Amino acid sequence: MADFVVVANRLPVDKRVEPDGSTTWKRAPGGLVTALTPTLASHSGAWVGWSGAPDSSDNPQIDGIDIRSVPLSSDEIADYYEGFANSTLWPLYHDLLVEPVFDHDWWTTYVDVNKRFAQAAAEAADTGATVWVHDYQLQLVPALLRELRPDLRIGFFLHIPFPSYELFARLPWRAELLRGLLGADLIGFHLPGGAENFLTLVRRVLRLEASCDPVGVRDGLGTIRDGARTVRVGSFPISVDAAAVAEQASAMTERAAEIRAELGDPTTILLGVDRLDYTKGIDVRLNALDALFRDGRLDPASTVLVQLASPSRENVDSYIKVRNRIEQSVAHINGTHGTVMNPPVRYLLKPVPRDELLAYFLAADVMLVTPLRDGMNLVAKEYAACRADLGGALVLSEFTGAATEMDRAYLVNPYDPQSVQDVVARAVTDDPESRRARMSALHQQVLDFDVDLWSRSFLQCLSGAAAANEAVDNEAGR
Ligand code: GDG
Repeated sequence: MADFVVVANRLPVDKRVEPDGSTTWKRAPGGLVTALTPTLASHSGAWVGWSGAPDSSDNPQIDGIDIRSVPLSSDEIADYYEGFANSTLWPLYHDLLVEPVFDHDWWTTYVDVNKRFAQAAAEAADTGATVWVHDYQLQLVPALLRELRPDLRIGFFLHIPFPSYELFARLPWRAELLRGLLGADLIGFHLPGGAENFLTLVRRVLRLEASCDPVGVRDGLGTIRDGARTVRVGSFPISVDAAAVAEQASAMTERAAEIRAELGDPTTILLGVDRLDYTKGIDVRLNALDALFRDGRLDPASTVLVQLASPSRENVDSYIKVRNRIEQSVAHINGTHGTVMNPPVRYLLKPVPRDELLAYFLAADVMLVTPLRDGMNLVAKEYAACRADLGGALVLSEFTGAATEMDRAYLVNPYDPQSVQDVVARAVTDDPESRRARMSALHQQVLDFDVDLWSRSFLQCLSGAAAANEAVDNEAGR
């Protein structure tokens, strides 16, 4: 039995089928695993999640973590994951960048799958254990789990934006989702704005008493009274393991120089690194580049944009559409502004190994992070962490969570094409002194506010919030 349990849609492991047909498991690289490794290592830890493949129920032990796999059938993947999570909640929480679909059968499957995750967590957790539930796929788990196991300390963290009343209230299941979250002792968002939206919704939809005191972990917490229980709400901006990223990157300087040479030694390397998602604004930066070449503000003979895109949610219609749009745009730019030997856009649709990614960060003169909406954006923070040399420049959309903290980046409004072109041109041509001063501030920011601070502050607040509820329960003899 574990005294610390993580519940997340995906397990922190990847399944590999070897040439001889046998299967092996590798630890999956990812922010959440890195963030929680120290806590998992110092506890008897368990991780409840889905393997990513249909009907898989293997439970590999990795690095001493007790893996508890929740198997999903192909139909459940279609309705719970591709359907309700990624075609209803994802677009609704990202400001309706595509139209969300409201389907009652998807909702039924979402409820069923959340019940199975809650059951698995209840089976993994020791008496009085701490359970940390993650993200929009599992918003019903806190209440379902509390019903099964009232003894547990339950925290919930949302990794994506939390929308305003006007957007969220469209959901036919708005009250059920809010109730699901309220099973937690502490509910965390990246930004105070998400926490404020949640408090407003709870007040207006559930008619509960919710105090909107200054929210934010650095300023205090919001509070919701739900019968005898008090649910705390706060903001905890996630980050990266900046010191480790800087150290890994420092070993990649030679490879970074090789990349520059392999690209034909251009004057300027621009870089984009994203999951291929319509929220990430990949087409925003491609359109800006096209205009900058067309207007003669950047020279396609000496400028290269490397766009690394990892395939994502490939069965979902809106993802197929954005991929087609991006690929058309890449072909248009290369066909119009390039030569056979020197296409200005180099586009890859597959994940690159972590070390190679860090080498690209070091090689890039300007990193383009232009989402239309993003909860935080760890790529921006990883780039700043890598640049201990104070080289490079970060163009960052104001519609990312990261922009709140990284205000020394070249901030840009991705909805204003002219502003994107101007800011990209400025980041390329600004004087070296001001580029260095900006990068110095950004690098220090990610070192000071790293992922360890994020997880420790969340868990500390959770422990306080749960202890207060336990004291009330004890007094009432529950
Ligand atoms: C969600 C929220 C929030 C990307 N391509 C490759 C690769 N990556 C890595 C990056 C980074 C991660 O994937 C992407 O993280 P983001 O934060 O940018 O974006 P989401 O996947 O949308 O994450 C987001 C986050 O949750 C955490 O709360 O910030 O707002 O949407 O670490 O480096 N890694 C490798 N090869 C690739 O090709 N190895």
